[in-house]
Amino acid sequence: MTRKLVLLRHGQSQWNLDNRFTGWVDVDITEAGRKEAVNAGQLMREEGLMFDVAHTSVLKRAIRTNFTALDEMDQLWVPVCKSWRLNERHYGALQGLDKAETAAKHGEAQVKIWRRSYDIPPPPMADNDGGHPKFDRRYMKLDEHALPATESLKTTLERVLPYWHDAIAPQLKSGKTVLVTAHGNSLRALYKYLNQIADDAILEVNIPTGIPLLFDLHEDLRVKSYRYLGDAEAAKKAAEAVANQAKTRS
Ligand code: DG2
Repeated sequence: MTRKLVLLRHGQSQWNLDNRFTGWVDVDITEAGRKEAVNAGQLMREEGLMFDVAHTSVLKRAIRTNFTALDEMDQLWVPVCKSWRLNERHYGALQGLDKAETAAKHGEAQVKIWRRSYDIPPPPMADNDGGHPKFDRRYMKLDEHALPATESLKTTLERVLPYWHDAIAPQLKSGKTVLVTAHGNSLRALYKYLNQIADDAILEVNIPTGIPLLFDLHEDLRVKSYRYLGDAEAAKKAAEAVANQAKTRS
């Protein structure tokens, strides 16, 4: 029997709109982002998806998108688990900076390495920075050493995977249909893992906001097929637009 998993990046956030690196900063979605979440819910409803459980990060752009999409499907009753392990990749000292200005300063090639390489993290956030996760109440129960001051996609995957193995995979194996509403890079990490993408090939993978990515999985969770719901061409264009966010403004 096929197992169904949907990966959904949150709708446009205020800092997606402003073109700023966000990472673990808890920025909300815009009105356009809310509409994307409604549209995602419509697409999943039209697909006939009946979720048994949903998972989000502890960041409000994912939480609100998850709520809004489930609301649109009239499946607001579905249990939701929130985990910091699904948070966006920590963007270190880049958090808050304008992506195009950062490319103008450091070069587009360097910024592409920080944004898309597998194992090169951006420069770390200072240990005494007030935005460091150790000062945030939601992370205080966690081991301080587990809390990042920057993350590569590799280290993001390393903290996402225990949650996949402990929480999500057992639910899928038991036949549950699962929604994971998270972020561009925490979902790229899962995408890489599920599709066994090579380290250098993940550089070209971009995940657009608010478009559900439906996976059909075998019973052992190997991928049978996957596709964006709705207009495939629109999803492709939206992914290209994400890739171009760190081009210098001409
Ligand atoms: C974006 C992704 O994360 O940025 O942290 O700026 O998915 O939470 O909006 P999200 C951020 P890029 O890696 O695409 O630059």
